[in-house]
Amino acid sequence: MIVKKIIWFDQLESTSLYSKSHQKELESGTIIVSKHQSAGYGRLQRKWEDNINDDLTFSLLLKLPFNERISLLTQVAAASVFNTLKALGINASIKWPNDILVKDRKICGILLETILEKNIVSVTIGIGINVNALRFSKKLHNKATSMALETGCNYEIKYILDLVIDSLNNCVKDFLEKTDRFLDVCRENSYLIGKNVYLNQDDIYTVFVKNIDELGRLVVVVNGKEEKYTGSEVSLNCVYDNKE
Ligand code: BT5
Repeated sequence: MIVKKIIWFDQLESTSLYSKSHQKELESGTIIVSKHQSAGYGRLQRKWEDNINDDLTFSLLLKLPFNERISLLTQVAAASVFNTLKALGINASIKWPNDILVKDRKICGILLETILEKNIVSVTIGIGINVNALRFSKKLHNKATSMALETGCNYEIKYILDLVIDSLNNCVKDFLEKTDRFLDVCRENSYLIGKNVYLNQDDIYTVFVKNIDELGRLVVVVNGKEEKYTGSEVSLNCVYDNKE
């Protein structure tokens, strides 16, 4: 079993912040869940919004020997959430590197953060899933959706957490055994593969997305040449369908 312990809070600033600041005393495989985050965040300190008691926000702390595959844990988490939604009849797609979408709207965001100490990496995998939210802020109004909005059902948060944990246990085991089935899930259900997208890096330019490689990097074609992009500095700010 990968997940060994679950700690529940009514409110925290951020489950990921808690995981990082307590990583020394927490054992690997600890999940920190909060019914509400007062300062949930995404990449580049962007705000992660949640509705008190209605959504699932949690972080999983793992301590692993450092290796170049660690960043694949974003794909591990994405495949775990995708599989959970699928089991509940919700058809999602995975937008590399860290978003789960349903019909172009974001239902889940994932954030991987690492602290390296003496060759051991403490990895905090933060996952936010919109579960029962029926309304979003003005900013997210056209961009977000929830499980409840997609199915008309109301879910028990703990039940959804248990399902995601089952799925995480399977996918992290795959990752540790280098059986990268989770990567196939990300490829087969990718929102980007086979599309031309704009990459916003210094300048905005178009690339064709070909694949996700064995280290979780985006394989793109730029001016006929294949290149590999790593996650965090790249923002994909516009996507349109156009097969190469
Ligand atoms: C992410 O960042 O999508 C990663 C979010 C990770 C949140 C989890 S919750 C548990 C743990 N504790 C934390 O404090 N964080 C993690 P990014 O790709 O940067 O996307 C952020 C953007 O998503 C924001 O700028 C909004 O546009 C949008 N957003 C914010 N809240 C949202 C929500 N509930 N649903 C859909 N989109 C949202």
